[in-house]
Amino acid sequence: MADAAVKAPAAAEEVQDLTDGFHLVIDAMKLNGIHTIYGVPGIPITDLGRMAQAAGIRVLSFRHEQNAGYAAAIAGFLTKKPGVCLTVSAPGFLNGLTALAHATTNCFPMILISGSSEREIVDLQQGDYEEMDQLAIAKPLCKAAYRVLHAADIGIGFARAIRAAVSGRPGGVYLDLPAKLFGQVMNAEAGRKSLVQVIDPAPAQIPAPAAVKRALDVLKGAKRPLIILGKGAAYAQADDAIRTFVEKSGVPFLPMSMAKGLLPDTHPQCAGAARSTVLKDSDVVMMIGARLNWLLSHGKGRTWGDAPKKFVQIDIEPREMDSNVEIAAPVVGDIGSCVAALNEAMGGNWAPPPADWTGAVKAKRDENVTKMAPRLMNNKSPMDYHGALGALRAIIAERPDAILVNEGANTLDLTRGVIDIYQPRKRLDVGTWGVMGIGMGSAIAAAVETGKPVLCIEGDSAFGFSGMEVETICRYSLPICIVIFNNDGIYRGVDVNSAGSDPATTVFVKGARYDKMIEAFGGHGVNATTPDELKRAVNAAMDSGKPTLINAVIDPAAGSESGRIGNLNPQSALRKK
Ligand code: OXT
Ligand code: ADP
Ligand code: MG
Repeated sequence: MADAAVKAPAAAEEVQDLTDGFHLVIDAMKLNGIHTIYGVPGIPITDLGRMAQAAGIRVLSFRHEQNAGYAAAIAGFLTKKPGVCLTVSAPGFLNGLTALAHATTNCFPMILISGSSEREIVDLQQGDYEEMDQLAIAKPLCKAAYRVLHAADIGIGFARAIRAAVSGRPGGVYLDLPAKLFGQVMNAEAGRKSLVQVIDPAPAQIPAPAAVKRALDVLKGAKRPLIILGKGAAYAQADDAIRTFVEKSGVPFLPMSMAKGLLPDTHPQCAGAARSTVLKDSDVVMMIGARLNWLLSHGKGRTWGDAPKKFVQIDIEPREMDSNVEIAAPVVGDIGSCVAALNEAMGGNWAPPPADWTGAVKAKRDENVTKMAPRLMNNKSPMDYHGALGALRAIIAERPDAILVNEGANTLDLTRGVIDIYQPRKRLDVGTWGVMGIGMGSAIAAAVETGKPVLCIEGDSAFGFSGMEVETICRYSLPICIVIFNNDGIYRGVDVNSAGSDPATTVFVKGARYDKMIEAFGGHGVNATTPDELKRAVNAAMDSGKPTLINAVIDPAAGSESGRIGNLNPQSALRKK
């Protein structure tokens, strides 16, 4: 704390070492291993950012808080520590709030810290600068929300926020720091003592042995078992134990989007390319860190057929069990501990699933892969999605440690299917809400937190939600290559307004040159019209590590409405008649 202490002006008798709210906030973060802040400066937190930077914390300034928030959210996913987003009051806070809610929905640990106005004025609604009761607004949208009013409570405030974010089911936490707090002065030694180093912030949660046995009994009785790996399994960083379990069991596995790469998509047990078949025909499904939400038809519905299935679910959140269908074998605990316990209890001689099942899954997978192969090799200009992705797929195969960020509709769904991922936590995307706008924030955090090269594959609409952050990428010289699948619009670029006045609601300026945007900030821009050009440009960008934006010209007629989830669009009753 010595470096943070300030000498009070020499009084007559005594000179006291003092500290203040600014320094205590910084010290609390450093003490707890928080070394990066994503945010946007302004009243009342500008000086906090400056001082944090001076104290050795990396402070990344964004152009919009929502993008800083998405960066913090994905930093939490990648590191298992809370990602921190720092904003100003009311409008900045609200801009960050979408990302905080997104983090909570996705079970990512994040702390949104916002400066706020004078409590006395806010509570009497007397019209302070950026007046808003931020704590009340944040509460229903995150896992926990706290306000610190006294400098002496900063240590406890941070401890509560950190523990709430990472323990149990991870999530978003709001921490309200009123402007007055930062300038509050207190004795430096008392301040140092008030700080809390959070010990074991996410304690292991060991599953009950009976629950582990029950799960293995259900799995053993299966004729057509399936393991579904979700992003909770990727978050858990229990990669070796999970791989051992899956391989020892011999059961086909289906990775959810952000769990791709936990085991390589090319693994012989991977059923990603036989998704519909395994979801429909399996009789026992073991979920590891995945929820039976809309992405899995709630465990019912179209793809799941009529035959009753048994579910085994491994999750840290007990209330997740039976949320959609009956769970025959709930295993509550952290995934690392649960999978270790399963491995232990399985012993050395685990009988593999019946060969007719694994054979059928393999046959379906091979059939789909074979069907897709020629489409990936087409060299059309303008490109279709498969032609462009065929070029990019090889790049990730050659650079398996690169991180792939992906958003859009067709751009998202087709990239997920085409591009194999080989290592854990290398695919970052729209998550549980299917939210557009995570792209640049995720890319920046991925580069900053891992130091690895990042390839972003973005729909032209998706990119627009966070596109201004290309300046941020250039300013920090981050090794990020953005490829925009430019099909002139949302889903397709060919819609026509039947009234004939304004453009149709889903189309953009035709032939836009997004590559020009990055050139304004000193980055490298390329216009690619064929898969060969695209491949060359991306390889050069990944080799150089320089900020690059490639405008990939995609046939405006190539996509379909809402990508693979067009079935979720409500139909007009009148149109049906
Ligand atoms: O098994 P079958 O035979 O069925 O085949 C499957 C696999 O087995 C097979 N497959 C393979 N075959 C061969 N080889 C390989 N390697 C292989 N791998 C798989 O392929 C099929 C399909 O596999 P998949 O994808 O795994 O399976 P499926 O059935 O599709 O999976 C179902 C889902 C639900 C799990 C999956 O589809 C999924 O995860 N979907 C997520 C969808 C999602 O979240 N979409 C984003 C939201 S869409 C919409 O809301 C958009 N908006 C509105 C908006 C949003 N979202 N947010 C905000 C803040 N504001 C507004 C907007 C504005 S999208 C959008 C912009 C769109 O325009 P863009 O320009 O950005 O993008 P373009 O569309 O490109 O123009
Ligand atoms: P996906 O979208 O990939 O299917 P979800 O976000 O729906 O994944 O599910 C993730 C699940 O993982 C959540 O239910 C969450 O409680 C759980 N989870 C997150 N971290 C852990 C962990 N360390 N141990 C156990 N479960 C976890
Ligand atoms: Mg598009």
